[in-house]
Amino acid sequence: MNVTTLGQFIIEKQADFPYAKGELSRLLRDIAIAAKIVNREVTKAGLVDILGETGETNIQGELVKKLDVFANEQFIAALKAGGEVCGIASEENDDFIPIESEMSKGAKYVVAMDPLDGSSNIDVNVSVGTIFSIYRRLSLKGPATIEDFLQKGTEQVAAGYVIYGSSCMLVYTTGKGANGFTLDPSIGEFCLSHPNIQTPKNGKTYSINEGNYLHFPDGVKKYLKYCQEEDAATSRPYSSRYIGSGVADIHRNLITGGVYIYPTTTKNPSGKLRLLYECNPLAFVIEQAGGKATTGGKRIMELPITQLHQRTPLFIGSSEMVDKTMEFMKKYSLEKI
Ligand code: P6P
Repeated sequence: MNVTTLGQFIIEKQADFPYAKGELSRLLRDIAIAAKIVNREVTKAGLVDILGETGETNIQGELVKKLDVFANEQFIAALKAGGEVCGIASEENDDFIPIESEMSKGAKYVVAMDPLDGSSNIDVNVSVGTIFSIYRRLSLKGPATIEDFLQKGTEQVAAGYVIYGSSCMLVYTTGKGANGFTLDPSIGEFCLSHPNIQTPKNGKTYSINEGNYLHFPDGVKKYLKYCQEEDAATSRPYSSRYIGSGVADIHRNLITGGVYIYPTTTKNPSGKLRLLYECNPLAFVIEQAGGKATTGGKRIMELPITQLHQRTPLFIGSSEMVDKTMEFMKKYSLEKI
């Protein structure tokens, strides 16, 4: 059987970057190593005492689950050991982690990550994910500075996510297409399973937490009614699928077509998802697969970023469905988006 492992793929693709000396390749492999370790713990979370909460809350005010902490520690340890990054920003850490060690002397990159997205689902055996974004540092030497992280999504050199579900998949892009790798536990390798992913231009699925309906912008309310109308020519009504784990919803929509929306709500007047380590990396992958990611009006990857944990509304998925949401937002929602 002709299997291409992630390691082989990265080396093959290194030729895409004539000036690369392997640092980005090694960095991607460091991320894959941490993903395998986290997957091992996620798959047995029900058996060992890493369920439940630590009693702490993170900067988002969210209860921190033990697996959140474990995943954060694993990715930080793998990135530090790899020596390719001079700083890490994480959903779990209020401030970024500057890295200055013998190993990281000359490190060219910084990583921003959500180590375990959707963690409220851990105890009920629903898929969760890791999201990561890689930037070239702007500062010249020593540990990272805040400016290294406050770069627009268009400046990402690579981005991707890991989904810990019925199988463990790593999907990433370096700007030359989006490729998916499925972990083969029997050999402990991520193997190319979804080469050059192209997300359908249209789909029949919308993902949104309709519990917030009353507080949605009018454009979203009108779009949801559009999704629910009977119209055979446009395969409506669409199906509503919402897992509560963004990586799982967005991955399903990436493969089968669909749109995921987390708009502004009264509880989250700027949106809930974070620009740096959730929306920009997911936007990079989806755009490389032919999809779109906007605030309902503006392209996510062009948003200026001024804070590590900055939030934004997110409309992401099949290009024609995202376009349709923008039509409704333009027509019915006057607020700046
Ligand atoms: P709600 C998980 O916390 C997350 O960031 C996304 O992964 C998920 O889609 C969303 O928030 C769920 O939020 O408010 O619908 O429970």
